[in-house]
Amino acid sequence: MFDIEQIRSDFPILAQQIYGKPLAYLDNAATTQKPQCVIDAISHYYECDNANVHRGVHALSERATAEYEGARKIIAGFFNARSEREVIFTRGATEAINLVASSWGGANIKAGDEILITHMEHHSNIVPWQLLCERTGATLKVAPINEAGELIIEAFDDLLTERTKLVGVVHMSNALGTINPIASIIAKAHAVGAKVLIDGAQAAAHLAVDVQALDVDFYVTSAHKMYGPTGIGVLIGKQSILESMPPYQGGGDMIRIVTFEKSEYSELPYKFEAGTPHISGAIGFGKAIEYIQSIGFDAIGKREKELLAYATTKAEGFDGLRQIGTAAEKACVLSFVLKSVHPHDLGTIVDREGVAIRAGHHCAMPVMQFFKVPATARASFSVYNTEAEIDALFIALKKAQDIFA
Ligand code: 7TS
Repeated sequence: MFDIEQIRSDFPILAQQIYGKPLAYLDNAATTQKPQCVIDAISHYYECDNANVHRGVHALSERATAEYEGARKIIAGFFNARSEREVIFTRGATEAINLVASSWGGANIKAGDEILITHMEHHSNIVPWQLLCERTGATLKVAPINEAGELIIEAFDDLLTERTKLVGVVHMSNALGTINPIASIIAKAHAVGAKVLIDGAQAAAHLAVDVQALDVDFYVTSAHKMYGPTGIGVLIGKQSILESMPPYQGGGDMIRIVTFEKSEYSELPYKFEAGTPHISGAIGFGKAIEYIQSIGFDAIGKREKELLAYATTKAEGFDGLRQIGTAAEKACVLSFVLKSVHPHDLGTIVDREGVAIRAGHHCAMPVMQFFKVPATARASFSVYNTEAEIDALFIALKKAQDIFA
């Protein structure tokens, strides 16, 4: 049974007032709030078990290691990885993409090769590939989108050739809400011999992901968009590919033997986890995943669809509002511009009404360029949001419009 009151009470931050108005937190695509169980798991670790992992012989270190590796196991199960070895902890989606571009890309990409991305990528799935192309002489190709903010599949198919060595696609766009058909994209890319990286930074909190069923080579995400802490995320990669890749960073924990002549690297996943990791972050991430599992994607998906439908109907009836991103397959993001009010002014005015949204280019400047807008206002919903909060948003938008009229 989906109990919204229960769910809201799991998130202590939600029960507060902003400028004397109830907080309506509608900036979940930037980061989600954290349930008490995640906060408790992190404080419990620091209160009772704090020690470095993988090296101590004492009880605390054993407990810290067990919790850290336990989190990896939960994450592997959640994404249906073949084993825990395929789960590499990173600082987040951004670092995971940089890891692949640097390590896999450095070893496999050469002049004349092509990397194919889409026009709706977040900067973190554009710039690492540009850097790789600059280093290697490879070419970055960009598959176009249509006015609804959907990938134009025929154009993608045309750009995908034997020269394509890597396809990088966002699972769910943060600026538009578009959900891409990643299963067919992966199959087509594999048919020409390309590897595929899916940016799941937005998707992983909203959609069930099975990396084996997808046969995806690399899937990346960030914990903080999944009710977990900041500063931690994962790269999930196929073991055979990860094994063939050189280390990304050197340091402690990623080596077996070091001499001044030569070092031997640790096995997976430690080869890619140099230095003391974000132990409490991993533990909090594991707990956040258990929290998602306790609600379940059926309930999450149903609830978030209701919220998006409710908000979309309101948006369609709102004079002077232009939605940016109207894909048929879309998740809970409402990106828009209002006639005569700049998104930044809008963000500031609705904040005074207790409503938190994001205004800006959402680290997706090419999307803004495509739609010929400098920025958008974006309300993004999560399982704990309510229709009343969406009402508060639209009342605040009306106020903003009246001020600027
Ligand atoms: N990819 C997508 C699709 C994203 O939405 C984001 C963050 C990232 C990658 C990068 O994630 P990070 O955790 O490594 O920073 N997107 C947003 C956003 O929409 N508003 O703030 C951050």
